Parts: sequence; C-alpha cells; structure tokens
Amino acid sequence: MARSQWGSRLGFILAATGSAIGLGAIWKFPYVAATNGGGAFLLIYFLICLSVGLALMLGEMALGRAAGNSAVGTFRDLRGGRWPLVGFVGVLVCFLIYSFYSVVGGWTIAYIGKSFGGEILTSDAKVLGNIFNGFITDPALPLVYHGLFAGLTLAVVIGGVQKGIENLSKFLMPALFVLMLVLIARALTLPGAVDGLLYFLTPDFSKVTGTMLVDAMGLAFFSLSLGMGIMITYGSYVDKEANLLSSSLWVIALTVLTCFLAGLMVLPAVFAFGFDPSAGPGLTFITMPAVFAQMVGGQLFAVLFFFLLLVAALTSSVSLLEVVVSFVIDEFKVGRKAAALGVSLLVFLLGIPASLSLGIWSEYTVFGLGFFDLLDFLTSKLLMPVGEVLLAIFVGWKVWPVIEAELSAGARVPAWLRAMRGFCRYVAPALIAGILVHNL
Ligand code: LEU
Repeated sequence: MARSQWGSRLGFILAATGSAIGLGAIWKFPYVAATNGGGAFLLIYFLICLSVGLALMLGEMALGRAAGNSAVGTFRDLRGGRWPLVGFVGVLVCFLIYSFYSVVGGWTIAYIGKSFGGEILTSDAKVLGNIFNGFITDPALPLVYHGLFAGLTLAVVIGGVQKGIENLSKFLMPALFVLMLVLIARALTLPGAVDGLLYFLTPDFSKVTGTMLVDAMGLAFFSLSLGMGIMITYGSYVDKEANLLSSSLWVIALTVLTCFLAGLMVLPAVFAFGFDPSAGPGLTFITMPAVFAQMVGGQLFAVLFFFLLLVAALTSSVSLLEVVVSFVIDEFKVGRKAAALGVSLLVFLLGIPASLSLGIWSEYTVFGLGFFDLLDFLTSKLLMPVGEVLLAIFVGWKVWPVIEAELSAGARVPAWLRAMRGFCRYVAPALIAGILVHNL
C-alpha cells in the first residue's frame, strides 16, 4: 500500500501547526505562565522554542521523511539496534498523554453546552469556580464527554491523513486566530486589565528558578508536539521537495504566537476581575466566561470560543492517535479502522481513572500525585525529556549525514545546518539532561 501523503505543502504546515496548537497553548500556557511569574517565563519559553525546539523539530521531520515510516520503524530503518526503543517511548508518550488530553478535550465540549445554557455567563469568581470544580469532580459526566471527544478524534483519524486531518486544520485554525484577537480586544479594555498586561509582559528575573526552567522546557516540548514521534510521523507523509526549515519555522512561530495571544487573552482578565492567577488548570475555564459576561453577544462568543478550543484540541489529539495508529498499522499489519478503534478503546479506559482522580478517587495517590497528575508528570517531565535527549544524540551523532541530506536538499551545507549539528550533539542533550536530573 502506498504511504499517504499530504495534499499540499500548506496542508502539511497546517496539520503540523494543528498538532502543535491545542490545549497546550490555550489551556496550559496561561496558567503555567501565571504560576511562574509571567514575563520572565514568557521570554524563556520563547528562547527554548526557538533553539532546542527548532533543532528537535527539524530533526524529527527530517528523520520521518528520510525513512518514510512511523516512529518506531524510522529508528529501525535508519539505524536498528536498540534505537527503535526511542520511537517506542514516543508512541507510549502519545498513548499516555492522549488519555488525559481527551479528558480535558471533553471539558471543552461540556463548556460548549454550558455556554448554550448560559449558566457560566457571570463574572463571579466563586460561582465560576464552583461550576468548574463541580463539573470536573463529578464521577460520571466528564467521562461521557471524554468518550465523546475520543469518538470525534477516532472519526477524524479513520477518515485518513489527507481528508480528515488536513481539512479540519485548513479552515478552523484561522478562525481561531480571529476570535482570539476579538477576545483580546475585549479583555484589554476591561478596567484594571493593565496590571495583568504588565505582569505578563514585564520580565522579573528574580522569578527564574530551576522549577521555572523545567516548566518552560516541558511546556515548550508539549506545545510543539516534540519528543513523542508526532513530527516524525507527520514528516513521513511529506514529499521530498518540501522545505523543512521553513515549515518548522512556520509551525514554531504560529504556536509561540498562539501562546502569546492566549496569555494576552487570559491574564489581563484575571487581574481585571481580581481572580487568583495561580488557580491552576481551571484558569482558562474560569476566566474566559467572566470576559464573555462583559461582552455584547457574550453567549455567542462563549459558544464560538469553546467550539474553536475543541477544534484546536481535536487537531492535536488526532496527531496523538495518529502516531499510535500508524505504529500499530506498520508493525502489526492491521487495517486503519481496526487499529484506530482498538487504540481509542484503550485510551478511553485509561482516561477513566485520570478523570476520577480529580474527584472521587482523589485520595489515591502515587508519590503524592493523583492519577491525572501522575500521567502528566510521567510524560512531560520524565519520558519526553528522556526521548528528547536520545533523539538529539541520534540526530547529532548517529545519522547526521541522512539529516544533512534531507535538510540541505543536495545544495552546499549551509552554516545554520552546521550549527544545528553541534547543537544536537552537545547543547541539547546537556540542557535537557540537566532538566531531567532536576526533575528527579
Ligand atoms: N501540542 C499539543 C498541544 O499543545 C499537545 C500534544 C501532546 C499533541 O495541545
């Protein structure tokens, strides 16, 4: 069977951007930035994305295109030995992340319903907090929405690479940008918003700590979909003429821009309403309704916002499922439909304890973490960094000629490419390993 291909180069960039931009940028970034002191975090996050992030993204895309195989197969084709294990770590990370990602994806569907009902259209922090906590701690409802979200993701992945993923990204990602700009305009004109703006934009370097660096690095990789085989898999569907450097730069620029816009949308409003910036995972879900409550046609904006957030989450969850599915298809010679169904079912089951750990199972902890937080810790702080160190070593030391051939397209090796080799050989592994050690 011929390997699927993206319909166009723009389609590839949009799909990769669709994978990158999701709950990470819009849900995670504002609350992680807020708890890490704002401005300095923003700057460090940018720097990481543009350095280590760029090198790894280029590396992943080049590997995938060179091998034309899924995450595990790529390492096997290019080198063999124990290296396919790195691909396997990626597949595992996608599988684990997908289980709790789908739970949060379900929240966005529930909030579309709550916007229609109008119950969230208030600026009262207490009411909004109660609605959010009441919902996520409910033993049954979030599971229904988790199932719905996983079902939607499944439908797109069964539709296949080009039709399903590409079409979804092409129309709705631009719509999300426009809506965010409108919401920012409203948020910034709220009385008291300036304090939030200053908090977000003024770097206070006394806030830079080991924990902040770890958070920034974890979020950078999470939001750029790196270290889990996604860009390898997506790269394997790219034609040989596509310019991977400009594609990567586009993906990174758009993702970083979305994080920035999400911060502008959420943080000034947090300050304007006197909410607690360290509210954690509920921040976007609690703050944005308060903004809608202050808008003419707020209910419509609320529905639109949560719908587009759902789409952003879907284009990301699709990439998570796609990595696992293409691994199963390539390794076990199973059909796409059967593979997607089987994986979705497993993911749904794993998401159940994740969701319940926020409510009735909250007293069950491992290392002091509930199951939801444990999955997040295991993936973002442990497995992803391990995968990334190995990936950087693989790219810089083991298969560099292949990467160079992919990226220079036969022309003379440009200076940036030589810099990238040094970066992958020495800087990236040292940096990421340092962070890993700090985590442990
Ligand atoms: N990059 C995605 C996001 O920020 C997450 C990834 C795990 C698919 O939502």
